[in-house]
Amino acid sequence: SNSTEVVNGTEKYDLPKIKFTKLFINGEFVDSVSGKCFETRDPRTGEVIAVVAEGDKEDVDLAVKAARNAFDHGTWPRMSGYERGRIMSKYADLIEEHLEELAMIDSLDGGKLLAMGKAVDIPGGVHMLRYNAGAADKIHGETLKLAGEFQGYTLKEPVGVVGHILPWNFPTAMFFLKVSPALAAGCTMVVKPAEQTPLSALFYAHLAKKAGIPDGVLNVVNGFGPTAGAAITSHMDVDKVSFTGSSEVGRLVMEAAARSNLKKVSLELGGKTPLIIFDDADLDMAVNLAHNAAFFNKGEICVAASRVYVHEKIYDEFLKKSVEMAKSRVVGDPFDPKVHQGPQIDKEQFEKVLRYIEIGKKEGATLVTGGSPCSDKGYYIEPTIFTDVKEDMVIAQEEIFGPVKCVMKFKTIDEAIEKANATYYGLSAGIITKDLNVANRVSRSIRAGTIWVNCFFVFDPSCPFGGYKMSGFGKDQGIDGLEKYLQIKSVITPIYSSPW
Ligand code: TXE
Repeated sequence: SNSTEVVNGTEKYDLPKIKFTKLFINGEFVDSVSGKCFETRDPRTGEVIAVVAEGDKEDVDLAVKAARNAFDHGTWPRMSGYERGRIMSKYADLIEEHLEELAMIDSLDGGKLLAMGKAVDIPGGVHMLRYNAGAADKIHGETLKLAGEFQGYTLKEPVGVVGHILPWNFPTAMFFLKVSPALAAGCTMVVKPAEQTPLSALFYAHLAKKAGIPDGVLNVVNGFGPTAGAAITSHMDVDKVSFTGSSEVGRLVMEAAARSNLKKVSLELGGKTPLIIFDDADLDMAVNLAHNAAFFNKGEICVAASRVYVHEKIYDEFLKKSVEMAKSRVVGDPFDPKVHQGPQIDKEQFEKVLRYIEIGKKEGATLVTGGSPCSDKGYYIEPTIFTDVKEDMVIAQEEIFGPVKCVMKFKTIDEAIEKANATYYGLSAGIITKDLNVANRVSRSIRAGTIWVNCFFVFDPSCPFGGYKMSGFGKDQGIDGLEKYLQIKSVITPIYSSPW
Protein backbone atom coordinates (compact mmCIF):
# COMPACT_ATOMS: atom_id res chain seq x y z
CA SER A 1 0.00 0.00 0.00
CA ASN A 2 2.97 2.26 0.56
CA SER A 3 6.16 2.69 -1.38
CA THR A 4 8.44 2.99 1.68
CA GLU A 5 11.53 0.94 0.92
CA VAL A 6 12.80 -1.45 3.53
CA VAL A 7 16.48 -2.24 3.41
CA ASN A 8 17.45 -4.88 5.89
CA GLY A 9 21.10 -5.68 6.42
CA THR A 10 22.30 -5.27 2.87
CA GLU A 11 25.66 -3.91 4.00
CA LYS A 12 28.38 -5.93 5.68
CA TYR A 13 29.70 -4.60 8.96
CA ASP A 14 31.46 -6.08 11.98
CA LEU A 15 29.39 -5.65 15.10
CA PRO A 16 31.32 -4.69 18.22
CA LYS A 17 31.91 -7.27 20.90
CA ILE A 18 30.09 -6.26 24.10
CA LYS A 19 32.78 -5.98 26.77
CA PHE A 20 30.95 -4.52 29.74
CA THR A 21 27.77 -6.00 31.18
CA LYS A 22 28.11 -5.78 34.96
CA LEU A 23 27.20 -2.98 37.36
CA PHE A 24 29.88 -0.34 37.95
CA ILE A 25 30.15 0.44 41.67
CA ASN A 26 33.04 2.12 43.47
CA GLY A 27 35.32 1.82 40.46
CA GLU A 28 34.73 -1.90 39.86
CA PHE A 29 32.54 -3.96 37.58
CA VAL A 30 30.50 -6.21 39.87
CA ASP A 31 27.58 -8.65 39.65
CA SER A 32 24.31 -7.63 41.21
CA VAL A 33 23.77 -8.69 44.83
CA SER A 34 20.92 -10.96 43.78
CA GLY A 35 22.93 -12.37 40.87
CA LYS A 36 20.01 -11.49 38.60
CA CYS A 37 20.46 -10.42 34.97
CA PHE A 38 18.25 -9.14 32.17
CA GLU A 39 18.43 -9.28 28.40
CA THR A 40 18.91 -6.31 26.15
CA ARG A 41 17.57 -6.81 22.64
CA ASP A 42 18.35 -5.68 19.13
CA PRO A 43 15.34 -3.72 17.84
CA ARG A 44 16.15 -4.76 14.27
CA THR A 45 15.28 -8.35 15.09
CA GLY A 46 14.09 -8.62 18.68
CA GLU A 47 17.05 -10.92 19.36
CA VAL A 48 19.21 -10.79 22.50
CA ILE A 49 22.41 -8.73 22.22
CA ALA A 50 23.72 -9.22 25.72
CA VAL A 51 22.76 -10.30 29.20
CA VAL A 52 23.31 -7.50 31.69
CA ALA A 53 23.52 -7.46 35.50
CA GLU A 54 20.22 -6.30 36.96
CA GLY A 55 20.54 -3.92 39.88
CA ASP A 56 17.90 -3.53 42.58
CA LYS A 57 17.61 -1.73 45.92
CA GLU A 58 20.63 -3.50 47.48
CA ASP A 59 22.84 -2.52 44.55
CA VAL A 60 21.60 1.07 44.63
CA ASP A 61 22.40 1.12 48.35
CA LEU A 62 25.98 0.02 47.62
CA ALA A 63 26.36 2.56 44.82
CA VAL A 64 24.96 5.40 46.96
CA LYS A 65 27.26 4.38 49.80
CA ALA A 66 30.25 4.58 47.44
CA ALA A 67 29.09 7.95 46.09
CA ARG A 68 28.42 9.27 49.61
CA ASN A 69 31.89 8.23 50.74
CA ALA A 70 33.49 9.79 47.66
CA PHE A 71 31.57 12.98 48.32
CA ASP A 72 32.11 13.22 52.09
CA HIS A 73 35.73 12.09 52.17
CA GLY A 74 37.08 11.88 48.63
CA THR A 75 39.18 14.20 46.50
CA TRP A 76 36.69 14.97 43.72
CA PRO A 77 34.61 17.67 45.46
CA ARG A 78 37.74 19.09 47.11
CA MET A 79 40.12 19.41 44.16
CA SER A 80 40.26 22.62 42.15
CA GLY A 81 37.79 23.08 39.33
CA TYR A 82 40.77 23.30 37.02
CA GLU A 83 41.90 19.82 38.05
CA ARG A 84 38.40 18.37 37.60
CA GLY A 85 38.23 20.04 34.21
CA ARG A 86 41.54 18.49 33.15
CA ILE A 87 40.34 14.99 34.04
CA MET A 88 37.06 15.61 32.25
CA SER A 89 38.93 16.76 29.15
CA LYS A 90 40.95 13.56 29.20
CA TYR A 91 37.66 11.64 29.55
CA ALA A 92 36.36 13.43 26.44
CA ASP A 93 39.53 12.50 24.51
CA LEU A 94 39.13 8.82 25.43
CA ILE A 95 35.55 8.80 24.20
CA GLU A 96 36.64 10.29 20.89
CA GLU A 97 39.18 7.49 20.53
CA HIS A 98 36.33 4.95 20.77
CA LEU A 99 33.77 6.94 18.76
CA GLU A 100 33.04 4.30 16.13
CA GLU A 101 32.63 1.46 18.62
CA LEU A 102 30.40 3.54 20.90
CA ALA A 103 28.18 4.64 18.02
CA MET A 104 27.80 0.98 17.01
CA ILE A 105 26.80 -0.01 20.53
CA ASP A 106 24.06 2.64 20.61
CA SER A 107 22.84 1.59 17.15
CA LEU A 108 22.71 -2.04 18.16
CA ASP A 109 21.04 -1.35 21.48
CA GLY A 110 18.74 1.48 20.37
CA GLY A 111 18.09 1.06 16.63
CA LYS A 112 19.70 4.44 15.99
CA LEU A 113 21.27 5.36 12.67
CA LEU A 114 24.98 4.59 12.85
CA ALA A 115 25.81 7.64 10.74
CA MET A 116 23.93 9.88 13.20
CA GLY A 117 25.62 8.26 16.16
CA LYS A 118 29.02 9.02 14.65
CA ALA A 119 28.15 12.55 13.56
CA VAL A 120 25.79 13.71 16.31
CA ASP A 121 25.24 11.54 19.38
CA ILE A 122 28.78 10.64 20.42
CA PRO A 123 30.38 13.99 19.38
CA GLY A 124 27.48 15.70 21.20
CA GLY A 125 28.34 13.83 24.39
CA VAL A 126 32.00 14.79 23.99
CA HIS A 127 31.04 18.44 23.42
CA MET A 128 28.92 18.40 26.59
CA LEU A 129 31.87 17.08 28.59
CA ARG A 130 34.27 19.67 27.18
CA TYR A 131 31.85 22.54 27.74
CA ASN A 132 31.45 21.58 31.38
CA ALA A 133 35.16 20.82 31.77
CA GLY A 134 35.78 24.42 30.76
CA ALA A 135 33.15 25.68 33.18
CA ALA A 136 34.49 23.73 36.17
CA ASP A 137 37.01 26.42 37.18
CA LYS A 138 34.57 29.28 36.62
CA ILE A 139 32.23 28.39 39.46
CA HIS A 140 32.29 31.18 42.01
CA GLY A 141 30.11 33.13 44.39
CA GLU A 142 29.65 36.83 45.15
CA THR A 143 30.93 39.28 47.74
CA LEU A 144 28.31 41.50 49.32
CA LYS A 145 28.41 44.56 51.55
CA LEU A 146 25.59 44.08 54.04
CA ALA A 147 23.75 46.67 56.09
CA GLY A 148 25.75 47.59 59.20
CA GLU A 149 29.42 46.73 59.29
CA PHE A 150 29.05 43.27 57.85
CA GLN A 151 30.05 41.56 54.68
CA GLY A 152 28.76 38.40 53.15
CA TYR A 153 30.17 36.10 50.57
CA THR A 154 28.59 33.16 48.85
CA LEU A 155 30.06 29.77 48.13
CA LYS A 156 28.73 27.61 45.35
CA GLU A 157 29.03 24.10 46.63
CA PRO A 158 28.21 20.81 44.93
CA VAL A 159 24.77 19.58 45.86
CA GLY A 160 26.12 16.17 46.92
CA VAL A 161 25.17 12.70 45.72
CA VAL A 162 23.11 12.85 42.55
CA GLY A 163 20.88 10.18 41.01
CA HIS A 164 20.53 10.41 37.24
CA ILE A 165 17.68 8.43 35.70
CA LEU A 166 18.00 8.20 31.92
CA PRO A 167 15.73 7.43 28.98
CA TRP A 168 16.63 5.16 26.07
CA ASN A 169 16.19 7.45 23.06
CA PHE A 170 19.64 9.13 23.27
CA PRO A 171 21.71 6.87 25.53
CA THR A 172 24.95 8.79 25.03
CA ALA A 173 23.69 12.36 24.84
CA MET A 174 21.48 11.86 27.90
CA PHE A 175 24.33 10.30 29.86
CA PHE A 176 26.60 13.30 29.27
CA LEU A 177 23.83 15.88 29.47
CA LYS A 178 23.50 14.87 33.10
CA VAL A 179 26.87 13.50 34.10
CA SER A 180 29.03 16.35 32.70
CA PRO A 181 27.66 19.29 34.73
CA ALA A 182 27.38 17.12 37.84
CA LEU A 183 31.06 16.19 37.49
CA ALA A 184 32.07 19.80 36.89
CA ALA A 185 30.17 20.88 40.01
CA GLY A 186 32.08 18.33 42.12
CA CYS A 187 29.13 16.03 42.76
CA THR A 188 29.30 12.25 42.98
CA MET A 189 26.61 10.17 41.33
CA VAL A 190 24.68 7.04 40.55
CA VAL A 191 23.45 6.70 36.98
CA LYS A 192 20.58 4.43 36.09
CA PRO A 193 20.38 4.03 32.32
CA ALA A 194 17.12 2.94 30.73
CA GLU A 195 16.62 -0.83 30.73
CA GLN A 196 16.28 -0.79 26.92
CA THR A 197 19.78 0.69 26.42
CA PRO A 198 22.09 -0.40 29.25
CA LEU A 199 25.29 -0.90 27.25
CA SER A 200 27.07 2.34 26.33
CA ALA A 201 26.82 3.73 29.89
CA LEU A 202 28.98 0.84 31.10
CA PHE A 203 31.60 1.64 28.47
CA TYR A 204 31.51 5.26 29.68
CA ALA A 205 32.02 4.07 33.27
CA HIS A 206 35.11 2.15 32.15
CA LEU A 207 36.48 5.22 30.34
CA ALA A 208 35.77 7.45 33.35
CA LYS A 209 38.03 5.29 35.47
CA LYS A 210 40.70 5.28 32.76
CA ALA A 211 40.57 9.08 32.61
CA GLY A 212 41.27 9.31 36.33
CA ILE A 213 37.85 10.00 37.79
CA PRO A 214 38.21 8.62 41.33
CA ASP A 215 36.38 5.46 42.40
CA GLY A 216 32.89 6.07 43.76
CA VAL A 217 32.39 9.36 41.91
CA LEU A 218 30.55 7.84 38.93
CA ASN A 219 28.57 4.64 39.50
CA VAL A 220 26.32 2.93 36.97
CA VAL A 221 23.50 0.66 38.11
CA ASN A 222 21.42 -0.87 35.34
CA GLY A 223 17.98 -2.17 36.21
CA PHE A 224 14.29 -1.45 35.94
CA GLY A 225 12.34 1.65 36.95
CA PRO A 226 10.10 0.38 39.74
CA THR A 227 13.07 -1.37 41.42
CA ALA A 228 16.45 0.30 40.78
CA GLY A 229 14.93 3.63 39.68
CA ALA A 230 12.57 3.86 42.62
CA ALA A 231 15.38 2.93 45.03
CA ILE A 232 17.27 6.04 43.84
CA THR A 233 14.31 8.43 44.04
CA SER A 234 13.37 7.33 47.55
CA HIS A 235 16.92 7.03 48.91
CA MET A 236 17.60 9.07 52.05
CA ASP A 237 21.23 9.67 51.06
CA VAL A 238 20.67 10.92 47.52
CA ASP A 239 20.63 14.73 47.54
CA LYS A 240 19.25 15.35 44.08
CA VAL A 241 17.61 13.40 41.31
CA SER A 242 17.73 14.40 37.70
CA PHE A 243 15.20 12.59 35.53
CA THR A 244 14.37 12.42 31.83
CA GLY A 245 11.44 10.26 30.80
CA SER A 246 7.66 10.07 30.77
CA SER A 247 5.37 12.49 32.58
CA GLU A 248 3.78 9.63 34.53
CA VAL A 249 7.11 8.55 35.96
CA GLY A 250 8.03 12.23 36.49
CA ARG A 251 5.15 12.44 38.96
CA LEU A 252 6.38 9.30 40.74
CA VAL A 253 9.87 10.78 41.00
CA MET A 254 8.57 13.95 42.67
CA GLU A 255 6.34 11.95 44.97
CA ALA A 256 9.20 9.69 46.06
CA ALA A 257 11.44 12.71 46.61
CA ALA A 258 8.76 14.40 48.71
CA ARG A 259 8.10 11.28 50.79
CA SER A 260 11.77 10.53 51.49
CA ASN A 261 14.30 13.31 52.13
CA LEU A 262 12.88 16.16 49.99
CA LYS A 263 15.77 15.68 47.61
CA LYS A 264 16.01 18.27 44.87
CA VAL A 265 14.35 17.25 41.63
CA SER A 266 14.67 18.26 38.01
CA LEU A 267 12.44 16.75 35.35
CA GLU A 268 12.65 16.70 31.59
CA LEU A 269 9.42 15.09 30.44
CA GLY A 270 7.50 14.66 27.25
CA GLY A 271 6.40 17.15 24.64
CA LYS A 272 3.92 17.78 21.86
CA THR A 273 5.89 20.28 19.86
CA PRO A 274 4.01 22.54 17.43
CA LEU A 275 5.70 23.71 14.26
CA ILE A 276 3.99 26.76 12.73
CA ILE A 277 4.54 27.42 9.04
CA PHE A 278 3.47 30.82 7.72
CA ASP A 279 2.51 31.49 4.10
CA ASP A 280 5.68 33.44 3.32
CA ALA A 281 7.82 30.35 4.00
CA ASP A 282 9.97 28.82 1.30
CA LEU A 283 7.81 25.77 0.68
CA ASP A 284 10.52 23.20 -0.05
CA MET A 285 12.54 24.30 2.94
CA ALA A 286 9.41 24.07 5.14
CA VAL A 287 8.49 20.60 3.87
CA ASN A 288 12.00 19.35 4.42
CA LEU A 289 12.30 20.89 7.88
CA ALA A 290 8.89 19.57 8.97
CA HIS A 291 9.74 16.11 7.65
CA ASN A 292 12.93 15.84 9.64
CA ALA A 293 11.46 17.60 12.67
CA ALA A 294 8.78 14.91 12.95
CA PHE A 295 10.62 11.77 11.85
CA PHE A 296 14.21 12.24 13.07
CA ASN A 297 15.33 9.37 15.32
CA LYS A 298 12.08 7.56 14.30
CA GLY A 299 10.10 10.21 16.15
CA GLU A 300 11.62 9.02 19.41
CA ILE A 301 12.64 12.45 20.59
CA CYS A 302 10.93 14.61 23.17
CA VAL A 303 10.98 17.66 20.87
CA ALA A 304 9.61 15.90 17.76
CA ALA A 305 7.38 18.29 15.81
CA SER A 306 4.33 16.07 16.05
CA ARG A 307 1.85 18.92 15.38
CA VAL A 308 2.47 20.91 12.22
CA TYR A 309 0.29 24.01 11.70
CA VAL A 310 0.32 25.22 8.13
CA HIS A 311 -1.17 28.45 6.81
CA GLU A 312 -4.25 27.66 4.71
CA LYS A 313 -2.81 29.40 1.63
CA ILE A 314 0.02 26.90 1.32
CA TYR A 315 -1.61 23.93 3.06
CA ASP A 316 -2.55 21.80 0.02
CA GLU A 317 0.80 22.16 -1.66
CA PHE A 318 2.62 21.57 1.64
CA LEU A 319 0.64 18.42 2.32
CA LYS A 320 1.18 17.00 -1.17
CA LYS A 321 4.94 17.48 -0.94
CA SER A 322 5.07 16.21 2.65
CA VAL A 323 3.33 12.97 1.69
CA GLU A 324 5.72 12.46 -1.23
CA MET A 325 8.66 12.99 1.07
CA ALA A 326 7.30 10.63 3.74
CA LYS A 327 6.81 7.94 1.10
CA SER A 328 10.37 8.29 -0.11
CA ARG A 329 11.85 7.92 3.36
CA VAL A 330 13.91 4.75 3.56
CA VAL A 331 13.09 2.68 6.62
CA GLY A 332 15.42 -0.16 7.48
CA ASP A 333 18.64 -1.32 9.05
CA PRO A 334 20.23 1.60 10.95
CA PHE A 335 23.71 0.37 10.05
CA ASP A 336 22.95 0.85 6.35
CA PRO A 337 24.10 4.30 5.17
CA LYS A 338 21.17 4.54 2.71
CA VAL A 339 18.61 4.25 5.49
CA HIS A 340 16.84 7.30 7.00
CA GLN A 341 14.89 5.60 9.76
CA GLY A 342 15.60 2.58 11.95
CA PRO A 343 13.30 0.47 14.11
CA GLN A 344 11.39 1.71 17.16
CA ILE A 345 13.19 0.86 20.38
CA ASP A 346 11.20 -2.19 21.47
CA LYS A 347 7.98 -4.15 21.16
CA GLU A 348 6.23 -2.06 23.79
CA GLN A 349 6.93 1.27 22.07
CA PHE A 350 6.21 -0.26 18.65
CA GLU A 351 2.81 -1.37 19.87
CA LYS A 352 2.18 1.95 21.61
CA VAL A 353 2.74 3.86 18.36
CA LEU A 354 0.50 1.51 16.37
CA ARG A 355 -2.18 1.84 19.07
CA TYR A 356 -2.12 5.65 18.71
CA ILE A 357 -2.45 5.30 14.94
CA GLU A 358 -5.61 3.22 15.47
CA ILE A 359 -6.93 5.77 17.98
CA GLY A 360 -6.34 8.54 15.43
CA LYS A 361 -8.34 6.71 12.79
CA LYS A 362 -11.18 6.00 15.25
CA GLU A 363 -11.25 9.64 16.35
CA GLY A 364 -11.95 10.66 12.78
CA ALA A 365 -8.55 11.95 11.68
CA THR A 366 -7.59 11.11 8.10
CA LEU A 367 -4.58 8.85 7.61
CA VAL A 368 -2.95 10.14 4.44
CA THR A 369 0.18 8.02 4.39
CA GLY A 370 1.86 5.27 6.39
CA GLY A 371 0.20 3.82 9.45
CA SER A 372 1.53 0.26 9.36
CA PRO A 373 4.53 -1.80 10.36
CA CYS A 374 6.84 -2.22 7.39
CA SER A 375 8.77 -5.39 8.05
CA ASP A 376 7.83 -8.82 9.33
CA LYS A 377 10.59 -8.78 11.90
CA GLY A 378 11.94 -5.96 14.02
CA TYR A 379 10.02 -2.87 15.05
CA TYR A 380 9.83 -0.81 11.86
CA ILE A 381 6.93 1.61 11.29
CA GLU A 382 6.11 3.63 8.17
CA PRO A 383 6.41 7.40 8.37
CA THR A 384 2.80 8.38 9.07
CA ILE A 385 0.81 11.55 8.42
CA PHE A 386 -2.65 12.44 9.70
CA THR A 387 -4.81 15.36 8.60
CA ASP A 388 -8.23 16.58 9.82
CA VAL A 389 -6.86 16.54 13.35
CA LYS A 390 -8.56 18.62 16.04
CA GLU A 391 -6.73 19.93 19.10
CA ASP A 392 -8.84 17.87 21.52
CA MET A 393 -8.09 14.54 19.84
CA VAL A 394 -5.90 12.10 21.72
CA ILE A 395 -3.35 12.08 18.88
CA ALA A 396 -3.03 15.87 19.16
CA GLN A 397 -2.65 15.81 22.95
CA GLU A 398 -0.58 12.79 23.93
CA GLU A 399 3.03 12.07 23.13
CA ILE A 400 3.14 9.28 20.53
CA PHE A 401 6.94 9.03 20.41
CA GLY A 402 7.03 7.52 16.96
CA PRO A 403 7.05 8.56 13.28
CA VAL A 404 3.59 10.10 13.35
CA LYS A 405 2.89 13.67 12.26
CA CYS A 406 -0.40 15.59 12.44
CA VAL A 407 -0.76 18.31 9.81
CA MET A 408 -3.31 21.03 10.62
CA LYS A 409 -4.47 24.26 9.01
CA PHE A 410 -4.68 27.82 10.35
CA LYS A 411 -5.74 31.21 9.05
CA THR A 412 -4.55 33.92 11.45
CA ILE A 413 -1.53 34.38 13.67
CA ASP A 414 -3.75 34.48 16.78
CA GLU A 415 -5.36 31.20 15.84
CA ALA A 416 -1.93 29.62 15.31
CA ILE A 417 -0.73 30.79 18.72
CA GLU A 418 -3.86 29.57 20.46
CA LYS A 419 -3.75 26.15 18.84
CA ALA A 420 -0.03 25.75 19.42
CA ASN A 421 -0.55 26.46 23.12
CA ALA A 422 -3.53 24.10 23.43
CA THR A 423 -1.58 21.33 25.19
CA TYR A 424 -0.35 20.60 28.70
CA TYR A 425 3.15 20.23 27.35
CA GLY A 426 5.57 23.09 26.73
CA LEU A 427 8.94 21.71 25.75
CA SER A 428 9.62 23.40 22.42
CA ALA A 429 8.10 24.96 19.30
CA GLY A 430 9.16 25.80 15.76
CA ILE A 431 8.29 28.74 13.54
CA ILE A 432 8.94 29.16 9.83
CA THR A 433 8.51 32.66 8.44
CA LYS A 434 10.56 35.39 6.80
CA ASP A 435 8.72 38.08 8.75
CA LEU A 436 10.76 39.15 11.78
CA ASN A 437 7.74 40.68 13.51
CA VAL A 438 5.77 37.48 13.20
CA ALA A 439 8.74 35.43 14.43
CA ASN A 440 9.21 37.70 17.44
CA ARG A 441 5.56 37.81 18.35
CA VAL A 442 5.04 34.06 18.11
CA SER A 443 8.30 33.33 19.97
CA ARG A 444 7.08 35.39 22.90
CA SER A 445 3.56 33.97 22.84
CA ILE A 446 4.29 30.26 22.86
CA ARG A 447 4.66 28.81 26.33
CA ALA A 448 7.60 26.50 25.73
CA GLY A 449 11.22 26.26 26.83
CA THR A 450 12.87 26.34 23.40
CA ILE A 451 11.72 28.11 20.21
CA TRP A 452 13.41 27.34 16.90
CA VAL A 453 12.88 29.97 14.19
CA ASN A 454 13.67 28.81 10.64
CA CYS A 455 15.64 25.91 12.06
CA PHE A 456 15.02 22.91 14.26
CA PHE A 457 16.86 20.48 16.58
CA VAL A 458 19.67 22.94 17.12
CA PHE A 459 21.15 21.87 20.42
CA ASP A 460 24.31 23.21 21.96
CA PRO A 461 25.88 22.51 25.35
CA SER A 462 25.87 26.28 26.01
CA CYS A 463 22.15 26.76 25.36
CA PRO A 464 19.70 25.98 28.20
CA PHE A 465 17.13 23.30 27.40
CA GLY A 466 14.07 22.29 29.41
CA GLY A 467 10.33 22.53 29.59
CA TYR A 468 7.51 24.85 30.53
CA LYS A 469 4.20 23.50 31.87
CA MET A 470 3.99 19.71 32.21
CA SER A 471 7.18 19.19 30.22
CA GLY A 472 9.05 19.61 33.48
CA PHE A 473 11.43 22.03 35.15
CA GLY A 474 15.13 22.57 35.71
CA LYS A 475 17.29 23.29 32.67
CA ASP A 476 19.82 20.94 31.17
CA GLN A 477 22.80 22.44 29.27
CA GLY A 478 24.33 25.87 29.67
CA ILE A 479 25.38 27.50 32.92
CA ASP A 480 21.81 26.97 34.18
CA GLY A 481 22.35 23.24 33.67
CA LEU A 482 25.45 23.43 35.84
CA GLU A 483 23.74 25.54 38.53
CA LYS A 484 21.28 22.69 39.15
CA TYR A 485 24.14 20.71 40.67
CA LEU A 486 25.29 23.56 42.90
CA GLN A 487 23.88 25.06 46.06
CA ILE A 488 24.62 28.43 47.55
CA LYS A 489 26.01 28.95 51.01
CA SER A 490 26.14 32.45 52.50
CA VAL A 491 28.98 33.23 54.88
CA ILE A 492 28.64 36.44 56.93
CA THR A 493 31.42 38.18 58.86
CA PRO A 494 31.87 41.55 60.53
CA ILE A 495 34.12 43.84 58.50
CA TYR A 496 36.02 45.37 61.44
CA SER A 497 35.34 43.75 64.78
CA SER A 498 32.60 41.59 66.16
CA PRO A 499 29.79 43.51 67.88
CA TRP A 500 29.50 40.60 70.32
O1 TXE B 1 9.50 5.88 29.99
P1 TXE B 1 9.78 5.83 31.54
P2 TXE B 1 9.28 4.67 28.96
C1 TXE B 1 7.98 9.13 26.96
C2 TXE B 1 7.55 8.66 25.59
C3 TXE B 1 7.50 7.19 25.75
C4 TXE B 1 6.96 7.08 27.15
C5 TXE B 1 7.21 5.78 27.85
O2 TXE B 1 6.27 9.16 25.29
O3 TXE B 1 6.67 6.56 24.81
O4 TXE B 1 7.61 8.11 27.85
O5 TXE B 1 8.59 5.43 27.76
C6 TXE B 1 12.85 4.86 34.71
N1 TXE B 1 10.99 5.31 39.48
N2 TXE B 1 9.40 9.36 27.04
O6 TXE B 1 8.33 3.67 29.51
O7 TXE B 1 9.09 4.65 32.13
C7 TXE B 1 13.06 3.87 33.59
O8 TXE B 1 13.67 2.69 34.06
C8 TXE B 1 12.15 5.72 38.98
C9 TXE B 1 9.83 10.70 26.77
O9 TXE B 1 10.59 4.17 28.56
O10 TXE B 1 9.47 7.18 32.07
C10 TXE B 1 13.92 4.68 32.64
O11 TXE B 1 15.26 4.69 33.08
N3 TXE B 1 12.50 5.54 37.70
C11 TXE B 1 11.24 10.89 27.22
C12 TXE B 1 13.35 6.09 32.79
O12 TXE B 1 12.66 6.09 34.04
C13 TXE B 1 11.64 4.91 36.89
C14 TXE B 1 12.19 9.80 26.93
C15 TXE B 1 12.36 6.49 31.70
O13 TXE B 1 11.34 5.52 31.62
C16 TXE B 1 10.38 4.46 37.36
C17 TXE B 1 11.62 8.51 27.25
C18 TXE B 1 10.08 4.67 38.72
N4 TXE B 1 8.91 4.27 39.26
C19 TXE B 1 10.27 8.33 27.24
N5 TXE B 1 9.73 3.90 36.32
C20 TXE B 1 11.81 12.25 26.89
N6 TXE B 1 11.46 13.24 27.70
O14 TXE B 1 12.59 12.42 25.99
C21 TXE B 1 10.52 3.98 35.25
N7 TXE B 1 11.69 4.58 35.58
